[in-house]
Amino acid sequence: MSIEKQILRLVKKKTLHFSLLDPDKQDPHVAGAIAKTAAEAGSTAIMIGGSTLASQKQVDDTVKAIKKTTNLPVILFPSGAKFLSTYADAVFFMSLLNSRNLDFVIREHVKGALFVKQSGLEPIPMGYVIVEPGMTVGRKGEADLIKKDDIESAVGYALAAQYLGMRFFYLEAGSGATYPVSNEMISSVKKNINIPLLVGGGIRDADTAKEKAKAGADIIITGTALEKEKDLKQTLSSIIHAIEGLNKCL
Ligand code: 1GP
Repeated sequence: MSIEKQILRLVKKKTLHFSLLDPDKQDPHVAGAIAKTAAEAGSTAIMIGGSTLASQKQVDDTVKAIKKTTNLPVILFPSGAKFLSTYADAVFFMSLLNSRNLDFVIREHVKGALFVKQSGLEPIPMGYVIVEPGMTVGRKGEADLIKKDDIESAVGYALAAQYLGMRFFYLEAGSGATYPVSNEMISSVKKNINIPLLVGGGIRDADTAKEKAKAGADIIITGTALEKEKDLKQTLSSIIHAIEGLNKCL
């Protein structure tokens, strides 16, 4: 079964948690250990990406290390065509819809498409938008940030993504965000689309994750919590336990 189908099947039953690892933030063997802990805590997939990557080798080495420690699907979350890795299982083939730079909207996709085909990576089409505060990815992605209370634009982007045929939509506040995407924005977007909604940026504890899942997030992404937390297993388990217990109505 494709990874997309597995996710769609699971997301109908419960809110999922994906662990995002940035190959620029730790050595591959450390990434492998974190991924193992994430799997033990109940995370559904490992996403690999970052805005400050330097080489494809970094991505390859990290994916290979993760593959040694866990059977979780590894999904690339690339900032450009040169950060694709043949060792991963799938790639979020995502367009940064609110970027002013066409490279992030479509040109990098044109550069990477043949690699995806030849490597056998499973492409999963996704619309991606960055909301205030946006952080590094907002700056590097040259995003016209969605204002934190501009619900109308967020809903417009989400519907446009769905109408363009994208099968997932990601509301991103930026890694390390001082505040996450608001509950109001999440619930308005969720009410208007019928594709799974991913939410990430600034979610570091169980209470916040639960709030975002209650508002309508189908998949919660955490990155920073994986890099900084001392008691990682406990933190991740509490986040995952908090979101899995909620009733779903996708
Ligand atoms: C990256 O927003 C996610 O797409 C991760 O954010 O690092 O704040 O968890 P954090």
